[in-house]
Amino acid sequence: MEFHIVTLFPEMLESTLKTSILGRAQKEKKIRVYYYNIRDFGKGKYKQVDDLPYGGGAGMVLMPDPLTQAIEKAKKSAPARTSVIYLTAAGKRLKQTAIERWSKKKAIILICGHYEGIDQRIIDLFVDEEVSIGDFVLTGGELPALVLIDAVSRLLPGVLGSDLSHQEESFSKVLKRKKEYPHYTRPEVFRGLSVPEVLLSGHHAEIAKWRKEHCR
Ligand code: 4G1
Repeated sequence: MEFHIVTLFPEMLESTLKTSILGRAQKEKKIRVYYYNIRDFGKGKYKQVDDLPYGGGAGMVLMPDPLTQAIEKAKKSAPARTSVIYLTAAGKRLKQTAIERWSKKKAIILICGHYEGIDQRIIDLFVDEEVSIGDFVLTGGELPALVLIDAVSRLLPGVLGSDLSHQEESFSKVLKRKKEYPHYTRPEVFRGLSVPEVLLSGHHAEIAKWRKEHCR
């Protein structure tokens, strides 16, 4: 699957996505990530990308022209009719059902905002879906984009290795809003705290009962 990302800070995404499981997924061509730096289309000597908001108020707004050029470059590189997703606090809350839907696509285009956000006309002209990862204030849309890419990528064949059952189990858990039980690994005693006896017993029925009772 292809992720086409329009951003002012490609290096922020790149450094994270080259790490761990998603780094391996890129090497193995399970996912491909493409970056479109809005700054490349900035205006004048200082490559300006932000401007004052009409109507006044605090902060700056991403100018429509550099952003449009970056989005159009992404749309040219991506397959025809690729969905454009804008990460914004004003969007629909990110859910596993949408993650599953995107995981079936050949590609998606993600727009990361900065400052107070982007010119509304960019949303009107180019954006198919507005998505939020939660109700809080961030400095930009890059971390939300990483959250979305991580959640989508782990559903793709081969990304988590061959353990398909683990993938499905985790997914159904999320959908049913079934919460996790406490996990333990070695050593048996850590800083005076012991692993619950039943987990060492090998009694699978008893272990299942304990886990059910200790679901958070
Ligand atoms: C004004 C939080 C701005 C923030 C009013 C959760 C929304 C992206 C998220 C915004 C962001 C309203 C997110 C807004 C986010 C640049 C700074 C990015 C703010 C910025 C109602 C965009 N989940 N925020 N502006 O969201 O990107 O996804």
